[in-house]
Amino acid sequence: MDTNEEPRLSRLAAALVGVASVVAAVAVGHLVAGFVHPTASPVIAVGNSVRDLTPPSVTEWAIANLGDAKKALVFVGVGVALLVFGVVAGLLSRRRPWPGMALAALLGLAGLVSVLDQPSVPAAGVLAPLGSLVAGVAVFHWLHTTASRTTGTAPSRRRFLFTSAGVVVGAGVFGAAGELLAGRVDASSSRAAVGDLTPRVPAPPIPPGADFASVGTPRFLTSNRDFYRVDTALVSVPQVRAEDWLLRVHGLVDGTRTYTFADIRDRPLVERTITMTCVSNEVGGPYVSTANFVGVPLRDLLAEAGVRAGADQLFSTSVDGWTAGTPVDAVMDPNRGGLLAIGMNGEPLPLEHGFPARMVVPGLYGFVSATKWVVDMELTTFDARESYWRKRDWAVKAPIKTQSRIDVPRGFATVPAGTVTIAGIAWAQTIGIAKVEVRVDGGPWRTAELATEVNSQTWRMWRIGVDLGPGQHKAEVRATDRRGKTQVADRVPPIPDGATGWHSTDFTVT
Ligand SMILES: Nc1nc2c(c(=O)[nH]1)N[C@H]1C(S)=C(S)[C@@H](COP(=O)(O)O)O[C@H]1N2
Ligand SMILES: [Mo]
Repeated sequence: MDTNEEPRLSRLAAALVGVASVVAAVAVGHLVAGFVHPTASPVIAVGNSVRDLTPPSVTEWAIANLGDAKKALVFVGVGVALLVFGVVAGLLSRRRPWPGMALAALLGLAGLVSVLDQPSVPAAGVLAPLGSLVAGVAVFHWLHTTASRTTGTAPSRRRFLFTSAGVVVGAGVFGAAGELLAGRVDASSSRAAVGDLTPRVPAPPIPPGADFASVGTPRFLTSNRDFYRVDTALVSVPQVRAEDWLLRVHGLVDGTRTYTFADIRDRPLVERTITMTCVSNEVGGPYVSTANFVGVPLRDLLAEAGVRAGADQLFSTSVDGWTAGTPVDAVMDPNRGGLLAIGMNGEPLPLEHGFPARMVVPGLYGFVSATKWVVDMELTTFDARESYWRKRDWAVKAPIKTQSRIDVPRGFATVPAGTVTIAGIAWAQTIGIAKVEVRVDGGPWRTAELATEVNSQTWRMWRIGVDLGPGQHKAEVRATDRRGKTQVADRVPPIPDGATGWHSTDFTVT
């Protein structure tokens, strides 16, 4: 028996008090957020903070390798951490409730800090973490008192168990209600209601000879489904309804401008065929895709605001607080034709690709040019503001490097002897591809056949037939752009401003 005057909770009861309190805190916060704004939910905010505080190398790895598992991983991680926190809070409070209540308050404060750190949360959003804080402290106190009264008798112990179970079930109901309420901000139905975005100036049709899809290169236009996706929205894709969206253009301008979605879609829309590329693409990697983007020229919007002398950076911010810094020169260059895009391949932008609006600037890697869910454009200088990846040691300016990739034969494929078709893609946005060469087993470079060029902002397909006998072979590719620059052999990694080196593939001829 315990010799102290105060009753002491069993370890199990103490842990249960802690866990049930944490669960109640999370659920109440989620419910309140459902009423106020989905991003105010402390769990979602904490998930996003974890992402922002994670070392960039880990985030980059997760973005590149985990796909949809990222979200589950963040949730499981945060969930396990919360449960451990609850257990510890309970175990530290076997005699008195105060340590656990203090820890519950601390957890609430952490939620508050995270929520305040989310740029898209309205002021009333602080109610959600405050709700968590109050619920966590109050439930801890209540359950602790209930547990302390169960001085070992079976009926009272059962009462404590029922109460705790009731708290957990109630939390489930609250959390689910929060989820339902959050669903009111339904970007999917808003997207469905946008309807046709018919460009005043459509992109020229893609000529039939623009790809060699029949021999295994990608189709010229990537479908929205297959378009590569890279972003930091690990926890949830931002849900912005077109009717709520506002874009502010401000900073070093003659006059601040604000645009609604209707303002944008009512303008004469243009359509442009553009190949986007991610700086984190390894040589031979998949982060390159092409679409018909519909929107308004960014330079027109900036011209309306009146860019002041000295502004060299267009600093754009997404609704979830991601930022990019684009050279003003590039944005104002009429030959480049950067867009504020609202459509992609004949549809409104998919939610994952930035609905309702994003930037697309040909010739620049996405991290310095392609802000999705964009809501703010500030004209400023590169000295004054640092964007998301620049703060994490990626480059300030990042023009896309000329690259080429072998798509067939795939690595380690087995192909029949005779004439082997080697084919793939090459890109040198804004300049254009002049030549692609292939060599096999270190032999002489041979010039490949190029597909019809669509425009200099897009990839170009190539193919070549090579007679090969049975055995192991290695094909290498290198592209030369219209300025006469040939890809260098030196392999450098993607960080800080894009990978270089020749792609190669090993295969067997039988
Ligand atoms: N809001 C936001 N926009 C973003 C990003 C992001 O993480 N958040 N990633 C950028 C990067 S690194 C790239 S390569 C492109 C990818 O666009 P996609 O996912 O539509 O292919 O979006 C850019 N825009
Ligand atoms: Mo990227």
